[in-house]
Amino acid sequence: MEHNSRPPGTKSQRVRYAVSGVLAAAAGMAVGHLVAAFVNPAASPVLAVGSTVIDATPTPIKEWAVRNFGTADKPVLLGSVTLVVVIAAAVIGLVSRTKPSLANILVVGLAALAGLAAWFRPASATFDIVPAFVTAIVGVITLTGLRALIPNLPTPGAATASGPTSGAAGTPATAATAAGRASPAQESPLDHTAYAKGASATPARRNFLIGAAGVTVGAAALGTLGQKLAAPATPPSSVALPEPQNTLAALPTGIEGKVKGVSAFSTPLNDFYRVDTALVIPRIDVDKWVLEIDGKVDKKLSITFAELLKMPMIEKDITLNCVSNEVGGPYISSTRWLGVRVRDLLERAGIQDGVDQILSESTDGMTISTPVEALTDDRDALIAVAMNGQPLPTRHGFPARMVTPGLYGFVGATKWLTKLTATTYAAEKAYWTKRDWAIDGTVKTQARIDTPAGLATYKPGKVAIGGVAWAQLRGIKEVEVRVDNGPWQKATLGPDGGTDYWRQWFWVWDATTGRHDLTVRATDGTGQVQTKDRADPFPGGASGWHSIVVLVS
Ligand SMILES: Nc1nc2c(c(=O)[nH]1)N[C@H]1C(S)=C(S)[C@@H](COP(=O)(O)O)O[C@H]1N2
Ligand SMILES: [Mo]
Repeated sequence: MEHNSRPPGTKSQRVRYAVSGVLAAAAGMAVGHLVAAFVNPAASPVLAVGSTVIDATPTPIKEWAVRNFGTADKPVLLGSVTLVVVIAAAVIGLVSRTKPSLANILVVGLAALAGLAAWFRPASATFDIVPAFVTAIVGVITLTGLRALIPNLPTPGAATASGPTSGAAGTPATAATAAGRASPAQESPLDHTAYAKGASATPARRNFLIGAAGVTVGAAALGTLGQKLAAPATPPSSVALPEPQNTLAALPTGIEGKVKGVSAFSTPLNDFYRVDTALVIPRIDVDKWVLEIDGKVDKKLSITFAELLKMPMIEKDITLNCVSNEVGGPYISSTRWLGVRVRDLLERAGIQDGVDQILSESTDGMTISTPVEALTDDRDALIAVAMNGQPLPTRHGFPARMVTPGLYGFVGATKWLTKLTATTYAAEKAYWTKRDWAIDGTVKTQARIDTPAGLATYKPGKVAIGGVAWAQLRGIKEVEVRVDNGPWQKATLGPDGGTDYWRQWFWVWDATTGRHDLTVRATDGTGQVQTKDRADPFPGGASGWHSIVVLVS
């Protein structure tokens, strides 16, 4: 025993069992992820569990997460799910030291949870269970294989040797030793038993290390391959965009070149905010995509992407913003959209009497409810296929999405759109409605200071204060700025992009030494001054004036 005075189940041995558990889970999930790339990317065990957690998370916690993590909320969520799985897998690995069958059952149980999560996803299909099934098999095989490589340490008091592999007592070798005979295997320097005899500890340890490293590399490779294969079936760049019917003059040049720090008049596509519940961006094959129109309609429609592109298209400049945006927050962007009027499609289908809601659905099972008037009046809500002259990027809803001027995205901007159902608010509730968000998602008049940056220090003298203001459908008539409790000063407005588009503004301030509050407020096209009353984003959108503090010295 002189070679090793540690008792069996030493710390390093327990670490190996825990590592085996974690690697078994990693290998299982990686292979599951790969299989999911062929079946349905959203059925990947990690993603299915992650999505289920998102949907099950109570609204206040979701709000808190969006506030604190912003668009990093998804990586944070996936990280948390992974951490829980790693801990569970390590415990299973430890259990496997003494109770291998129980450990295997637990692995299967964990995979089954992922399978159930995939099965109960809103847009799931029969085969979505397959990735979890494969995960269970790979998990059990990996755990069993790695355990077999863990060097078995001698039991204290067993004078000579112990078995070479898993299973502490009762292995043939120990039995032989106990019977006073040396096992033939013990004579062989090539055998693991040499470890127990003190000849060398290296080979057995090395075997486990090699096995563990192999599983790590394999899992990483297969998981990455799965990620690659889940890329969009049709790249948006392959879509040839039709010409719009209307001729819209090019958007005027904004003031961002003149007033540094003000948001670009037209948001560059890569900077366009993104808000959705999708952990995997849906991949859609445009050749298979159809937009269905059903429910209380005279004639059900099923429109292919090619047919949609042949319908009359119009261009429209629309600012899109999220109801979750705090006063002064970042979830707002503006661009020129190209699309078919939703009204044209609904007219073709023939909406029946009594319909007050159009429930739209996306490939990932998201449901969004929009008042029927908002989709049929002259605001021209669109089924958009392009933004800023390019086919929709996948993260913004390729191949087609809704955009409804005057409504927050959660009630009018369904991405990866596949279905419009004519129904009533009484009959069907959309995803956010079930989570107690407002039915009325009318955008509130808001103004935001983009520059100067809050809490920054400036030199006394001329400082340009600038930003954007919006009141879609109503337009912006005036923006005013106030320093501390001074008088409201009229800001200069940037170019006019129409009532559905935000307005840039700026005002030059002669800054004096000290700590100052800068506040902005807008007046909409109807002459209504933006309310001072503070409201949280939940349930119907934030209100109140945006204020920042700057230091001048
Ligand atoms: N399929 C789907 N569409 C969706 C959502 C979603 O979670 N899933 N989120 C909505 C919300 S809350 C907003 S604010 C807008 C954001 O659109 P964007 O990500 O293109 O900026 O998309 C809307 N459409
Ligand atoms: Mo949103």
